[in-house]
Amino acid sequence: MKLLFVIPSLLVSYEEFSAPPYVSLPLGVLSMAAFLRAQNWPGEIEVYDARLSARRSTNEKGESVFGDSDEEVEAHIAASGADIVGITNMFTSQFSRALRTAELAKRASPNCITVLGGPHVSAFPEAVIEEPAVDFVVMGEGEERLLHLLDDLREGSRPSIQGVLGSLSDKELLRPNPKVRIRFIKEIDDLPIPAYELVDVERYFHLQSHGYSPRPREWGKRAVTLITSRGCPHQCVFCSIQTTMGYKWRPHSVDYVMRHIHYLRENYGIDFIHFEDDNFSHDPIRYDHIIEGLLTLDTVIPWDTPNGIRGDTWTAERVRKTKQSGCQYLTVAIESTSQRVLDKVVKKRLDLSKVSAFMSYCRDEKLRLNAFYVIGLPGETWEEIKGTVYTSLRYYLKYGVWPTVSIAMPLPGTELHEIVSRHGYHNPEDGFGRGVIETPEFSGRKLNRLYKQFIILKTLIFVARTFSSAAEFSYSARLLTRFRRSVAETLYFVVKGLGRQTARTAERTQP
Ligand code: B12
Ligand code: SF4
Repeated sequence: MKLLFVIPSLLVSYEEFSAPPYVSLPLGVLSMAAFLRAQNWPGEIEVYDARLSARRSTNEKGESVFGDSDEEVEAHIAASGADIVGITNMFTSQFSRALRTAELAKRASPNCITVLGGPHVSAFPEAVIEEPAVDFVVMGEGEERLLHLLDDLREGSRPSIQGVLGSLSDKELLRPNPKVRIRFIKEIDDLPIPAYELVDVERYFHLQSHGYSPRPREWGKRAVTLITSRGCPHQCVFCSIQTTMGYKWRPHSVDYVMRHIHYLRENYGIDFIHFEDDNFSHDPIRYDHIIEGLLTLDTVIPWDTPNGIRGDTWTAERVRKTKQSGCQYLTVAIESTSQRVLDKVVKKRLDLSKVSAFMSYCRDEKLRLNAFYVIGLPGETWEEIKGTVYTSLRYYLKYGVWPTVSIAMPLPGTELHEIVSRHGYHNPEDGFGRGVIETPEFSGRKLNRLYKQFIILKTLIFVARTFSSAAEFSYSARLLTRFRRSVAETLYFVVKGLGRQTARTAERTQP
């Protein structure tokens, strides 16, 4: 039996100046592959990342595709001779590519079995399994469930695993028993280190250093992402992580994390780490031990936390050691500058009164700090929304904390999605980069206007800071070089937007 994992090519916007898409090692797939091998699953495993050719083409529907074309994907699957094609779908925005890949697999080899997994399909399993090209959907963590499914298929027995949906025949659908809770892996240290040897790691490093990096702020040439824990006990209204990883925070031990880092250093010469956990510093004591571990390395490995850490568990000493261990920047997920919104609307347990002390520790240690904020949630007042935007800019001025404000997006599988659907809070004019939610408190347009104001003010502060010292100047110059394509893309859209606006105004003022 042969299992082919496919990471589909990407749907991209293809404008002359468009920023390069993100490409990074497919950790979920490599973890499943390592697990199957460790459990002595007898079949052959191949990983095919259709993004790696980095070619751009237009498909039958006129969409721009990054990576192998549909014809190439079909040919690859046919040549692989796979019996099972496991397709990963990380983002909702890429679901159509995952589905297309399943259709191509069926075209390449009508008898193959297609299995889909990942965050989007975990949120909408019932809808996905209705798709004719999809045979099985694995919800949430894939390692154990996929092994069970493959064993059942090999033995010819009827698959019966909680968390797996399947079309057993044209008429019969396998659905999970809603009364039985889906099990998550208890001890994630039992999972082997991802099977990096199944992919061309050098190709990822090459693409990343040519702009296809998910994290352009890094200065490394051989950067990797590490996930040192799974799950999150918070219940932020806009977050979908629990559908894949559950509510219980399950950490790797410090020993496992350090073993993983040593492995990557020895085998792949890594020079930068992104800790992308959803909650890297959830347990401050474990965090301290990881920092101690990093401090024992013979050479410092620079690292960052691009995905947001807690903001209320910091001491000056913890920040000092963090910096000393090689940290280039931290990102703190603040979400709102109103405690009421945090408690009642976002539903995140964060003590705001401790956040500004954290900011001052970072400023004193010259450790760069970024912050995430979200605006436009049902239940927020207009004053609270403005408060978050302006306070984020005040923090930027006072502590140098780079603000990233996002307009809320109702992702599938979230409470926010459910609230927006229930109340019909959709902005009828929604579109890419615009507010998609509107409530009696704010309209999508009003939100977009505020957002534009925020971008202008943030840019002005950035320019002022750039000229405030030689160190800031060189940092900004490096940043702008790294983000040059994104900057060009933003300018392109601004000019295009202004053009469209002028045309609309001219139309409106026609006699
Ligand atoms: C790192 C990361 C990124 C990185 C890199 C991702 C990459 N590798 O290409 C970058 C920076 C690109 C990124 C960007 C974004 N991200 Co992100 N990201 C993550 C993060 C933190 C880790 C991903 C990871 O490696 N997980 C670890 C592995 C082990 O898990 P996994 O990949 O999910 O795989 C497991 C299961 O899903 C399942 N599985 C997966 N595939 C398959 C296939 C088969 C056949 C089977 C059986 C099972 C299976 O089994 C695997 C092993 O257990 C996740 C959150 C998380 N903790 O997972 C969010 C997450 C994937 N991101 C998310 C979002 C929303 C975004 C952004 C839209 C954010 C934004 N506003 O810009 C962008 C979208 C970019 C785009 N291209 O469109 C959401 C996706 C939700 C959704 N439905 O779309 C997540 C789930 C976070 C969340 N809190 O909701 N992200
Ligand atoms: S946004 Fe972060 S803290 Fe909130 S539930 Fe998601 S992972 Fe947890």
